[in-house]
Amino acid sequence: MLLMPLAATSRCFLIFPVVLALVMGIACGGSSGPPAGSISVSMTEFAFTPKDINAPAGKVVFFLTNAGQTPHDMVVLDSSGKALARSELVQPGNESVFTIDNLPAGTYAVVCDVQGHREAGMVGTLTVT
Ligand SMILES: [Cu+2]
Repeated sequence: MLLMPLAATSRCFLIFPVVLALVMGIACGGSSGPPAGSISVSMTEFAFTPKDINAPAGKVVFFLTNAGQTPHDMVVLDSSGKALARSELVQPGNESVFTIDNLPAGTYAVVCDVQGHREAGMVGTLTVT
C-alpha cells in the first residue's frame, strides 16, 4: 500500500529538476550568446581579441568571453589613465556582458586589471566615434 505514494513521489522528483532547469534557462537567458548590438571581445593570456576596438559614442555594450585559463577583466581608461569603467572579473570559460552607459567620442586604452596581465601585453585600444 505504501508503494503507490512512493512511486508518485519519486516521479515528481525526477520531473521537477527538468522543469526547473527549463524555466531557469528561459528566465536567465543562460549563455545564449551576445546581446544585439554588442561588441564581442575574447580574452586570453595575455591579449584582447580584437586588440583595436571601434564603437559608436553613447551606450557601448561588450560581450566578453574568457577563452583563456585564468580570470581576466576589462578596464577602460581615459587619456590620463583613469579608469572610466570596469567589467566584472570573468572566470575561464565564462562570458560577461559589460555595459558602459554613456561613453563620449575619443580614444581609450583597454587593459586587463589582473596583476601582471597589463604588463604581459593584455592591452588594447578603444576608438569611440
Ligand atoms: Cu587578464
